[in-house]
Amino acid sequence: MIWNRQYECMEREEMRKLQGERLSAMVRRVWNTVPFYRRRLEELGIQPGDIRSIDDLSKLPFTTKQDLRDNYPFGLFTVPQEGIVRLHASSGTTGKPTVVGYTKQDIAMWSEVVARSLTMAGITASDIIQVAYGYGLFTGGLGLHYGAEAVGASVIPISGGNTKKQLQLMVDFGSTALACTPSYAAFLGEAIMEEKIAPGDIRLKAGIFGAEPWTEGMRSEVERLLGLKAFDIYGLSEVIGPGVSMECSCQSGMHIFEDHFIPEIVNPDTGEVLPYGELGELVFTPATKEAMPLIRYRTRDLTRLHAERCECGRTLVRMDKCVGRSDDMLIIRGVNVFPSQVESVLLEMSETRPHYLLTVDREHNLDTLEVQVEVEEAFFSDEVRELEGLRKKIQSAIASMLGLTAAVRLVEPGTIERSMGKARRVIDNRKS
Ligand code: DLL
Repeated sequence: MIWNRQYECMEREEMRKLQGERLSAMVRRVWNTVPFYRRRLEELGIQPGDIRSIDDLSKLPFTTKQDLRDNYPFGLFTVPQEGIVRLHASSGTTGKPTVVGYTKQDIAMWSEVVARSLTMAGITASDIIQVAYGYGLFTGGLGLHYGAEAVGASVIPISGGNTKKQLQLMVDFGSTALACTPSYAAFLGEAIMEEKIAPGDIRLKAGIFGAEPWTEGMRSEVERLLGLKAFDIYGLSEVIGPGVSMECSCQSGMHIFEDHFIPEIVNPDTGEVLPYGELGELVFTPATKEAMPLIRYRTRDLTRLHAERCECGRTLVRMDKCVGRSDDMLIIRGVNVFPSQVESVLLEMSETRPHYLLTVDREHNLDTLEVQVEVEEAFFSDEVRELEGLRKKIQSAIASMLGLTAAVRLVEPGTIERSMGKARRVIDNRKS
C-alpha cells in the first residue's frame, strides 16, 4: 500500500540527515541563482557553507507572501524561462497574484507526493476518481489530476461546478473517489438527496477533501451525505499545491512529506521555533523544488506538529487539522474567533445543515457578530416555538465556546450562497 516506503518509513535521525543535505544544497543553489536570497543572506552575514545540517535551519531568514509579491512575477525563479514548464498563481484578495513556477522535475515530484497522498486514502489503479477541484491557475485540479494518473487511477477531469453533470457522471461512470473542497462535497451530497438518487447508485468510497479549513463535524456530515470515508489533504501553491500533507487511514493528523517540505512551527509574533505539540504558525522549506524553492515560508496556517510514529507505520511528522489562518482570525470585541470554532458548534446539532455565514459589523463603536445557519427543511416547517428553542440553544453554545454573544439567524435550506471551490464563510463589514 505504501507508495514510497524508503522516505515514508525512514528513521527520524536518517530523515533529519537527509533534510540537512537537501537544505544545504538548496541554500547554495538560491545563493547562486536568486539575487533576492543572496542579498537576504548577505545582510545576515550567512554564507552557504554555514548551513551544514538541519540544526542550522533556524539561522535562516523567513520568506513571506510579501516577498513573493515584491518579486512578482518571476523574481524568485532559480532557472531561466526555458526550464519552466508550468505556471500557477493564487488569486489573493488584494493586489497581485502570487506566482509559482515548476520545472519538469517539479511536476514529477508533485505528482509523486499527490500519488502518495491518494495511496494513503486507499486509492489504487482500480479506482475512478472524479476531480472536482477547479482546473486552471488554482493548483487543486491539475495537482490531483497528475497524482491520480501516477497511481494509475482513471481520472474524470470534471473541474468544479456543473453540479448536475457531476451527479450524472458519478452515477454513470461509477466514481469511487471524489476530490473537491469539503464545502462543495457537502453541496454535492445534498444535491444527491434532492435529485433522489438511490444510495446504491453512488459507489464513492473515499473523499479527498481540502483547500479550506473544515471540522470533524463537517467530516461526519459529508461522510453521512456521500456514504464515503473523508480524508483531509493539505497544501498551498507557494510550497507546491495539494499534497504537502495527507491523512492516512488512522486519521490522526496529516503526514507531511518532509523529505521534500521541511516543517517548523513558530510563534507567529516572535518567529521563535516552538517544540512539537505546541500551537503556532506552520513554516515550510520546500528544499527539493527546482524552479522556486523557498526558505522558511510563513504559511500563516495555525496548527501543531507531532513526531511519534503512526500506527500505519509511517514515521513522517503529522500536523493537526488547521485551526485556520492567522489572517482569517476575527477579533470581535477583543475576542479571537476562528470561523472553524463556530462551525464545530453548529455542526454538533443535528438540526443544522453544513452551510453557514458569519457577518461581522460595527454598530455604535461596538462589534457585532451574526451567525446565519441553514436548518433542515422538516425542522423549518415545525412550530415557531421549536425554532426559537434551537436558536437559543445555538446562541448559548456559541457563547460558551467563544465567550461572546452572537445574533443567530436560522435560514431555510439553500439560502446561503454555495461555492464550487473554497467557501466564503465570513463577511466583515468593518473593513469596508
Ligand atoms: O488550496 C492547495 C490545495 C488544493 C490543497 C486542493 C488541498 C486540496 P492555495 O489556494 O494556495 O492552495 O491555498 C492554500 O488553503 O495555506 C490553507 O490556509 C488552506 N488549506 C489548504 N488545504 C487545507 C486543509 C490550495 N486541508 C491555503 N485544511 C493554505 C485547512 C487548508 N486549510
